[in-house]
Amino acid sequence: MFRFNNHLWLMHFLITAAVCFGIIQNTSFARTVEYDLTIDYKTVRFNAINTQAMTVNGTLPAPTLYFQEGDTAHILVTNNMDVATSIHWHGILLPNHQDGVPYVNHPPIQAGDSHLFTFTIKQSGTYWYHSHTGLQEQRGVYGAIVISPKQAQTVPAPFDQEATVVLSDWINENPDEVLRTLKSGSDYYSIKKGSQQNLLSAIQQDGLAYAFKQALQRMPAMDISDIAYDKFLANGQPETIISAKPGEILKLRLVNASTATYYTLQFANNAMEIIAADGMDVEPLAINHFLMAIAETYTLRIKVPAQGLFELRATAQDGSGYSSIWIGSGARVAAPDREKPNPYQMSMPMPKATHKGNMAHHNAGMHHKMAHHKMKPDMHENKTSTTPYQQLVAITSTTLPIANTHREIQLDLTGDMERYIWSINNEILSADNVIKIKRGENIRFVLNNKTMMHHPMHLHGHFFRVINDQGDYSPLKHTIDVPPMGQQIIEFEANKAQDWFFHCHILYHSKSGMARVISYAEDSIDQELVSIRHKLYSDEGFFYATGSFLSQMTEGSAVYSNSKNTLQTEWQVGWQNVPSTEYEFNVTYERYVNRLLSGILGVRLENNIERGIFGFRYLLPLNIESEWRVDTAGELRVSLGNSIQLTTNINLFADFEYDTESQEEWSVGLNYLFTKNAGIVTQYHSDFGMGAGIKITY
Ligand SMILES: [Cu+2]
Repeated sequence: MFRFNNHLWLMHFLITAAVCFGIIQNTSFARTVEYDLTIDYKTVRFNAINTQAMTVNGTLPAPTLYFQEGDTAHILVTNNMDVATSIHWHGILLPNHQDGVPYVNHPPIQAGDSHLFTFTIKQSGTYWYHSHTGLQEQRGVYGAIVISPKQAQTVPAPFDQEATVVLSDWINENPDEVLRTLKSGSDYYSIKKGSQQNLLSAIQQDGLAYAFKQALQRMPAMDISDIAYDKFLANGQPETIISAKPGEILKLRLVNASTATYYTLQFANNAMEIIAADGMDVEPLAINHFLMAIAETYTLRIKVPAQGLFELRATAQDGSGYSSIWIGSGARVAAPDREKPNPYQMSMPMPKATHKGNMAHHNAGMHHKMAHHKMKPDMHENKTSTTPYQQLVAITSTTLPIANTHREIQLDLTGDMERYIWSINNEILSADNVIKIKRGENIRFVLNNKTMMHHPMHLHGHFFRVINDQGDYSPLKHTIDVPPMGQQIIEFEANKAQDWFFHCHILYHSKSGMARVISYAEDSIDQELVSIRHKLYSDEGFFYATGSFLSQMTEGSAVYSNSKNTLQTEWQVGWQNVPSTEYEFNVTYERYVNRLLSGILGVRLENNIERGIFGFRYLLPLNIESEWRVDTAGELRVSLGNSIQLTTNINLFADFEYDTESQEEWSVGLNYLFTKNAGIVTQYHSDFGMGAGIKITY
């Protein structure tokens, strides 16, 4: 009896102690973590040029924010710049009005203002934050978020040290000017980095048949990346060093905060494991190299090799450069150089996502045996790298609450590469194409990429299942690459409120219209937001111009254009081989039906002629531009134009025109581009003869 009582007392004591310990622990977890973040201009110097960056607390990247699951975050963001700004917490699950997208979640943070974000941290892992205003992210407003789990994981992970590396791309040129240049159809960036497709390189790289076939299908030359960057950065420098001893186990958190660059990650001695993707733990995946999309995060487990400083290299997907993370100590051991991709072998459509239902993991025992599965040997070992999605296995089942029901929404990723208009289902972001969903639904997005570029699609406020070969254990992500002409299927439970942004995370694509608002149909947004929401949907116009000034003539055009409309002035004035100066001016309004067809309406002013004109422009196979028009005097005119890039700098162009009144007229010439804005031209014109001069592009 006595012994029994004694045991009872002991048990009581133990239970009380356990409960108290739990309370103390819980109390210690329920802490408030405060950060003051000030966004301001700062002069930085990459490539020997001073540039005005935008930084958070004076650093590029912004400081890493550390939290523990269960913390309450109080983050005061102060805008010291003279333009509005914002901060979005990428991948963080939080209340709608804390998500940071201006005009979607709350008004922008105006110049001189502060905004306090407060939310409870409900997850752990590697995340990041960045400006969601204009092109500010390109200027440096990005940083990492590291959240440690609430309690030690069931299987303790023996890490000797942890490091966080933010990858980014840097250009000295003003990002607004970058976007305007892309809109103007300039090949400048592909010329700058030597990736431009031309006749000579097609012959050299055995790509003539491919290039001809692409042109026949009216496909523009494909660029892996739109922009020629001056630097690729790892924690704000071309290289960063993580000192470690041989045999140590390193937990490396990687964030791709680039605005337009995917990277191939490859470690010098090949040994690395992916242990988390987009903040979510996955079954450890041993991998040789992999493609990291923009806005993704990966956590790697790396065993520091025997003596040496080993390179983990992040090579830009287009092969135009890299940044380095050196791990270890002692003599440097570089990662292998990666071959530049061949632009004439890019058309292979990626395999469509397969959904094998519950087949892959019908029992947990088998699931655990798969903890260390290796990637299949890569056929193009050093040429291509792909995302690891097919091999990612979630730690626990990720099936949605109400299994096997979903509403499918087809989203085609579309674009007009020539005019640099990026869209979804052929429409840029607007008030008319908000995607309505209902709480409680399972939503499945079928993402079909109809373009020749990768698009990293990011959904705010939700994690989605990536439908891959892993059945119930499909990984959860917040950002997914949809490869050129490829497909991805994602699904998520609609369990939030109000409006969330969904967009391509190539900054310049998102800004050009490849975005949507996902809206919970039953919820309304704040009055304050209602009055300013239209600013989210503005269809910005861009101005660009080109003019040739030659010994026998001058011609050119000035254009103001938004997604569907163009206002254009064209001129042609000649003074050689003609009795008196001949001039012609056309002012046209052009309305685009799609990327091939547009209608035109305008006026034509010529020596002694003033007429109205109307007709259409249509892109013919082989990328021949055609214009068909009649004027108010009943005269018909057909014009055809084409140009072929012969070498990186030399362009051959030809124009032919038949007019029922003035008969035919044609010209042919060569243009040698030597800077972004200037080239030398020599041209023969059927009316004005031979001449030479300069071509200016703005
Ligand atoms: Cu995109």
